[in-house]
Amino acid sequence: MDSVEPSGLQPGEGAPGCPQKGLLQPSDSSELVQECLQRFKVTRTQLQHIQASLLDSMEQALTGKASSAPGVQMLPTYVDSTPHGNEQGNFVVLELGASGASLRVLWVTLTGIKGQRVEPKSQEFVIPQEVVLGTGQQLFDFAARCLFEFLDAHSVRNQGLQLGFSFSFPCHQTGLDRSTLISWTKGFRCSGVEGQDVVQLLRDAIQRQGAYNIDVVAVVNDTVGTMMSCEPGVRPCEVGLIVDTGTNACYMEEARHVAVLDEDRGRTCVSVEWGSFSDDGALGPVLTTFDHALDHASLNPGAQRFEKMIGGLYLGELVRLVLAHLAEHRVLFGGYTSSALLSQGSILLEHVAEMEDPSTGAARVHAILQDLGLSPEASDAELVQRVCAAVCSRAAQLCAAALAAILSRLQRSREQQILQVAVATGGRVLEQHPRFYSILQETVKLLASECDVSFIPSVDGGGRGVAMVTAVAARLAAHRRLLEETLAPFRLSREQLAAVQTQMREAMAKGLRREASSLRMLPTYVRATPDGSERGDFLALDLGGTNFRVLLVRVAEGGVRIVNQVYAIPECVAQGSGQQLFDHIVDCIMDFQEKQGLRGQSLPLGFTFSFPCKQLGLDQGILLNWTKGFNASGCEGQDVVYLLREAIKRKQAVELNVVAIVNDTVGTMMSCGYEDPRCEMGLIVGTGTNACYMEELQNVAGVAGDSGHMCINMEWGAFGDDGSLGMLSTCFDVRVDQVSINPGKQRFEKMISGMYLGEIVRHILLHLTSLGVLFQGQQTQRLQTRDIFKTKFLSEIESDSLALRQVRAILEDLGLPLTSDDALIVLEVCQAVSRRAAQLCGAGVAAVVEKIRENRGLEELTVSVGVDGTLYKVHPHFASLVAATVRELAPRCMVTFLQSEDGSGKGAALVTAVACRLAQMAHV
Ligand code: 0WK
Ligand code: BGC
Ligand code: BGC
Repeated sequence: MDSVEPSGLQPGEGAPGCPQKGLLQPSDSSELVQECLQRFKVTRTQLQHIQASLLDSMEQALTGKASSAPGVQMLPTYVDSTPHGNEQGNFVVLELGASGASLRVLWVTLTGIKGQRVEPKSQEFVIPQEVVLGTGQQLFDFAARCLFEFLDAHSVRNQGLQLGFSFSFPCHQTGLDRSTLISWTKGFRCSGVEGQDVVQLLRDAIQRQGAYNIDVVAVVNDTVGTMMSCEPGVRPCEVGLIVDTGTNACYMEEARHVAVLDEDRGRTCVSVEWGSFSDDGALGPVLTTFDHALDHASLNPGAQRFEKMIGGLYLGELVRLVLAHLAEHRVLFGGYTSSALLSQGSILLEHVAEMEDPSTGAARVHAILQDLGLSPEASDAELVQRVCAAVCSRAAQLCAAALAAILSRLQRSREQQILQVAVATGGRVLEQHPRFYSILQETVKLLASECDVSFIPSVDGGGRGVAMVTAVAARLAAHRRLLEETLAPFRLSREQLAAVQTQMREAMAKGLRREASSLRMLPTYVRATPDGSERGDFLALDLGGTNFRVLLVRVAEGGVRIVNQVYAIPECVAQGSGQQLFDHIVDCIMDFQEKQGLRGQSLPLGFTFSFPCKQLGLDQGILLNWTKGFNASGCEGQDVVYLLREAIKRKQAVELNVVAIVNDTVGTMMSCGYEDPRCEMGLIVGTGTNACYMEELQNVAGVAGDSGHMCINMEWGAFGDDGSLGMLSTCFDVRVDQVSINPGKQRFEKMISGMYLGEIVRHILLHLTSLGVLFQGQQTQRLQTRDIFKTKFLSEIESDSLALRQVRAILEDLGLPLTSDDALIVLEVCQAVSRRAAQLCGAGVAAVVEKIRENRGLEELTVSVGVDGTLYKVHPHFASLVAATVRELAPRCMVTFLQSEDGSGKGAALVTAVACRLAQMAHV
């Protein structure tokens, strides 16, 4: 292939010492011809250089890092798999831009049965030049009219038509049906389209024309359509190559290598857009003056330089420029040039292909040149064919170098020594030009010898491939609709949240008046928050959350010091007998005392008991009902302080003096109140959920006194147990409630707290799997297992720092066979469930702070809320969503949320300390 270096004669310049001006001497003319044709010779080294430089440009673009030299674009197409062969349905396909100023409409039927093909119906429409260069609206209205003309002509019934839009220009895609045009190529230059979403422009045009209701579900680059139209055969077709008016290729890249996609598994199709490749270093040496002249006169000078050396829109023009050059230098047509020969675009691709045809070429040359107003000699005709061959061979070789770059990329990203791959090809240059294809294949073999490549000409120009992608997009769109329908009830409006706030206020008022209400509004006998004068050592118990803790709390001048130990409450104890449970509690206390060297010391004990208790005093609390998976027998209706004391007696742990029993919300409020005296509300969002706040004593029926305050344990977990939340309850909430150990109870809690969110998500995932939206409809044993989807997974999956791949890792550990789309859907389900929980919780807090503000007749209230609970603390967005909802629903309250550091054990100790201080004052 190596050829001699060119001699460098300039246009119109004769060889030095040439005797007479005008006709060149035979030796000179052949030299000029030789020199001219030589310019189109590309050496193997140059091709390898182009291959290497294009590969660099591809890998640079994949990293998303901008590069100085205009290079290839590597645009994601959101096509993540080659055809499965089971795609089925009838689809309309609109092809725009694949082959010059024409568009094609097809009706494609996919049978879903491998090898069973239905011939697509199609119709081509020529796009008038004034439309190609007009406004975007003109172009898309023209496309819509052609569409309707085709549908009328083929009497397609107007229902649920799904359309795949093959749009063969460089686009930034952000989804299968969202694509923004980067820049026009190939002679198109409609205004008002670059930077716009071309799917929306087509939808608007279809709307404007109005005759048919067509859903545009996918936009596809023509290279992708060509690749996807390949029948799944022995070798996967993983490259799509187009050489028509323009040229481009796509291929299946490892998703993890496409930086913009944040994906790590599977493959995704990337449109290379190699037409814009123009690395001076690599292309400079092969670009000729004819290329520069062509580019200069083109609609987009400086752009698509590589395409202008290969694409069918330009091959004829290059030939024309060379012929005009040779004619002007009197080595062709006797130096005669016609206006047609000098007119841009007068020689078309078809002309070049015909003139090169080995059998009919010579005759065609004469006919074509005569049409151009020329009367060629035989030698002229032979030289014209040599020019065509030079221009087209170079084009085929350059195309091969680019394709070889893709093959090297595939080899590299697949870490394969020998790459076996099939390349689907399409486009009139490949289909019509007699030698382009063979030169391409030979040169690829030369440049990518370690690749075993088979070329598969596309049979219908990619129409079927576009329909395949449309089928996938239609399936995904249907899944999206089903997902939206499933999650819609979880998307609460401001009105719905305000209604929850109002209902909670009404239930609070009724509960305080001891009328029937789902909010028991239990007096806690805590009348004051700490004032900082508390002192002493206290034992504290913290039962009811994720962990049971025994604490030693020292309240001193310098603050509070805590030593604590976590003990497990086995399910069999939590759901055994009350005696067992309280004996277990005392065992833990005695173990703690042992370890802390407290045996024999009688310390006042504060008991955080996080269940609904009707308190008759600070140290008397009748358990109303268990919640959160506890169900120890013989406790409900009992005074739990008494039960504890009985257990202490049984265990002869005489030194224990139970002074106070507090709810964890109260303990949390007190614990935070010790740091911030404005803290007048306690909130727990953990295994369960609940809130307490300082209410005006005068508003608390059944408790003596009408001045001062008392902390009220709202037990808001039970809000809605009277059915008042029915309008918000979804079938998934009902399912979770039905299988819980306390059906019909704690309905508000079951929509918010950690014990239940994972189960709600699991039921939604089961539902979506049954609809085929998830896991390809495969129900897995694992997902049918209760409590397998822990609420902590929501916090992990929704964390911003987690890429989709980690979401998938969590789910794979659950043994769920999932795709990246599945992981995205699971993420959305988690977000919808946790968002609703946080908003409902926010509506509850808004109700309480507004109550406090109105209690005090204040225009504005500044208040702090002490918060604890794993869900609130660990979930990445829960706290901010609660705060945002409170700001929305209680704008006249400045609410600060204080995360309790030491839990409510400290609070229980402080309540005990206050009780001890008040008791001492009473004895003074
Ligand atoms: C820590 C508190 C405890 C409360 C728990 C709630 O010290 O009283 O019950 O938070 O959160 P959970 O452990 O249920 O997530
Ligand atoms: C466009 C590509 C297209 C190619 C072949 C180029 O001009 O930029 O998107 O694939 O032509 O039609
Ligand atoms: C209990 C409350 C407790 C809350 C948070 C609920 O199930 O009924 O008493 O405050 O959980 O732990």
